[in-house]
Amino acid sequence: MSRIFSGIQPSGELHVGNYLGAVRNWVALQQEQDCIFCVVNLHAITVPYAPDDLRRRTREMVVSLIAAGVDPEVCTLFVQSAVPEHTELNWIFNTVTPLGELERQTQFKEKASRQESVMAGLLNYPVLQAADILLYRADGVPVGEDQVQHLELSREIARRWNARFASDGEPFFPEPRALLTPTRRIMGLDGQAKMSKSMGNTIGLLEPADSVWQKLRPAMTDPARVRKTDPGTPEICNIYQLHRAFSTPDEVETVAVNCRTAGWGCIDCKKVLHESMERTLLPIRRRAEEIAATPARLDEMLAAGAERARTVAGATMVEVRDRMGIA
Ligand code: AQP
Repeated sequence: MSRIFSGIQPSGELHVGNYLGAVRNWVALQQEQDCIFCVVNLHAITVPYAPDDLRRRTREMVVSLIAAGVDPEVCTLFVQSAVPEHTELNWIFNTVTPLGELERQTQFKEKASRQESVMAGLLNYPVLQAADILLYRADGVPVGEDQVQHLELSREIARRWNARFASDGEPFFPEPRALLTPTRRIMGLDGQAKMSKSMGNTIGLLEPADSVWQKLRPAMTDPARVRKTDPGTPEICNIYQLHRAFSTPDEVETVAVNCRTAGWGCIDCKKVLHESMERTLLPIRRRAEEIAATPARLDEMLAAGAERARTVAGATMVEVRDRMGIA
């Protein structure tokens, strides 16, 4: 059984991009592998935020994940700050991470360009991510495509630490692999950039049906389709990408034919998508309501998850400290 680790920031609501790119894969993997999943609240403080919002969003993220099918009885689910070993290993990895590698990270450059002043935490974000993964000596990391570069850095950090402190036998830290899905990059509703919590171009996994429709209706489609009578190209349409994720194969085929022949306008196509999304999203919304109604049960599940995680994390750190002469 492989060890799988992945995390998600409570920087906003869980959206369809997170779900299709990563979380749906978490749900599938938890049945077969030893899975550890984490709400990474310490990553979320690398950009400006309000403490009360973060507290609420962390909780809502846990509820959304469980509603989406992450089962705390089957996998280990916890909040990052409940396991202090993450920050200890983060500091240790800072000492084997070249500054130039951090400055080259696309996500850093993109997020830094949106800040007035850039804090060191944003630069060191991928080092904490490497610590998250390697603390559990995980070898598989189900993520979306945007995280592949960070994963490459985690591999580099594992190699560098192993070369210095575990050169005498088996590498202590495995080099973790990204586990990608066919829906590894979901575009935002503006069709301009990836769907992203901080870009305001998302559909939330728990959004009510009418709100989903209000967002789908004006969403970008094939840019070359100006009039209803223009034939479209489904492969370059954002809405078609969502059809492939949510609609049945027959529906996807019907959509493609009607787009290419201009049999349907974009609104007709979006109505079908709205219905197919609702088939997936309605049960998730219902489960979220049930879970949120029993907060004490949620606290128990998170405490049990953190305890399991600390057992593994603690054992890793005993070995790390010993090999580094800081025991
Ligand atoms: N648009 C996307 N398509 C596919 N996968 C995606 N992921 C994020 N956006 C897409 C994947 O979701 C997981 C959790 O992401 P995260 O919250 O930890 O960080 P992120 O990638 O930075 O997500 P956001 O939504 O863009 O958040 P902000 O705006 O706060 O940075 C990851 O596996 C990610 O790949």
